[in-house]
Amino acid sequence: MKIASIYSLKSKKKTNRLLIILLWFVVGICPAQSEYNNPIIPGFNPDPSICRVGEDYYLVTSSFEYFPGVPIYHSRDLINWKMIGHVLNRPSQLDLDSVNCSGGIYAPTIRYNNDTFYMITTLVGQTKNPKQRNFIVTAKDPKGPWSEPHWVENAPGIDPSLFFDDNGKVYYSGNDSPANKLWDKHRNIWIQELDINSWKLVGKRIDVLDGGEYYKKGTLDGGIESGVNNYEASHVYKKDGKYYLLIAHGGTSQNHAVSIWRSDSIFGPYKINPSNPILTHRDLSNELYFTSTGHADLVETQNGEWWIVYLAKRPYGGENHILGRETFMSPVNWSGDWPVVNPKRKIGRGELNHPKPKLPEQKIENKNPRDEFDSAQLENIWTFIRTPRSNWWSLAERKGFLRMAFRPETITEKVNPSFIGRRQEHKSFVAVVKLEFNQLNENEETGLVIERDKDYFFKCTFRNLEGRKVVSLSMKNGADLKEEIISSFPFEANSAFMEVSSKEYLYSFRYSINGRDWVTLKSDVDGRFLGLAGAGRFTGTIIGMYASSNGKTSVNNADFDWFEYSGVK
Ligand code: 6LW
Repeated sequence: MKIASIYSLKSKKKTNRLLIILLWFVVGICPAQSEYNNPIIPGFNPDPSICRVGEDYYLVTSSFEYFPGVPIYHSRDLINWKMIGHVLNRPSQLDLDSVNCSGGIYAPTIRYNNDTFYMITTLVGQTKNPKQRNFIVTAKDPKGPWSEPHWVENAPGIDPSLFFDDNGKVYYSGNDSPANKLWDKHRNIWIQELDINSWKLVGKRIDVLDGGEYYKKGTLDGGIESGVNNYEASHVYKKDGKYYLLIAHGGTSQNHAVSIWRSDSIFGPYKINPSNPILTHRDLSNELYFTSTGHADLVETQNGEWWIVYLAKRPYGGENHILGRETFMSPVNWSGDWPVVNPKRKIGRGELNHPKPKLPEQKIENKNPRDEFDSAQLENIWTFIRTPRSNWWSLAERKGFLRMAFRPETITEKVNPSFIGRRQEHKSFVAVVKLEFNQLNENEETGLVIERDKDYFFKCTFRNLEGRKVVSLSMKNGADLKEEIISSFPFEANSAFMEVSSKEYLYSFRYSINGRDWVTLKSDVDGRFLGLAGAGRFTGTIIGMYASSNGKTSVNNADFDWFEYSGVK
């Protein structure tokens, strides 16, 4: 062989090797089309519960102090989910007036039986009628209307669930603090029959699981306190004639876990799965791609596959979870005695990509990222803080605009302020709003607020501050800290654009008068405080339009022409 051809052979081999390496790399970083991405429902969407009706899947999540309550999602492939409404969308169903941040609606369960949908949940911290705690609403169509609440008396605890047995009986399961409480987070799980005609618990209440059983001893997590804390999120399933009781434990942070027990009778005794927990990331890094996996529900597809939906947190910039607790899903093999999560890869662990369910793919139309406020009703994505009691907002008063009244209420109070927001669903995003306002009176301000709760937020507003017209950026970073202005410029116009964006935990803020020339208020501000463990532990970050007259009465309005939100990959 000539020297030249040996060289070309060598370089061909080299090119081939390079191609193989490139291919391997591309396949490694881009999940194959046969895989889906977690989370399946991004942004603040904790405590998922799921049910199937034929080929349709419905999933609900917790909404806490936000109104309307309990978003409901629909899917036919378990991967592409569309919010179809809210279960609690009338003030008569949901009184959030007095609830604290991270109070309100906890952990709903959705079930379907005999042509009827049932949603059961807990209202935490409502002070007008403390007897109103756990309640059920029903609907024939999951889009609604859902009924008024049926309050269940003598049902303590949180995380209620319903189980419809094949003999026609219905059972309620929930958690409670046992009488012989051994430590602060000692909880048990109880089951009682429910009469769904009178909505009354009947017969005897049976305590079926007790966190104290393994406390400082035994097989569940070696009995360590953090492992057996907070028995909650129970769901009963029946399979092959046996009753299975799934719960979460360890609390909703790093120690979160999901375990399962089994019995021949609904009331027990329940025997522990020797391989518990069936899902946890507690022993992995608290900066893993997602942590705190727990609060789960199981579903069987029409093709006999099992899946588990659960909450987890995606930390970035350290252990912070700015997006809150989101909804994830993993495959389950339940061909043996016990369900095994992610059986073919990392047993008991969730992953960012899993092979897709064997279900026909459902395409969800790409939504216009801009809401022009042209429709008669607010789109489903929008949410209020607490129950709105007056008509302080309107899509009708000025066609094509969302009009919001300046009201004395502020974002820093436990009230329903003039704020309408949506979830931050991506680590990096851009949100822009175009707004108009009349001459701003003393104390009036309008613009955008990015909030975790009343004590943790960014606020970028056009305002009248002691007679000076300014555009300013302020932040509040804790209950004991004052809101602090971190950037401010004189501003005279009556209409403007405001933009907030994030690159992971760094937030940038700018504004423009004409939409072409932008002035930066501040770039790359550290937003990790939005996701610190202490800040709104149960919720997530919400970006919203805001108008306040800061304690003064006002007859002025702010008009929002459009709002656009896009995730940045
Ligand atoms: C919910 C409990 C939990 O009721 O957090 O993570 C509580 N799990 O089950 C609030 O979401």
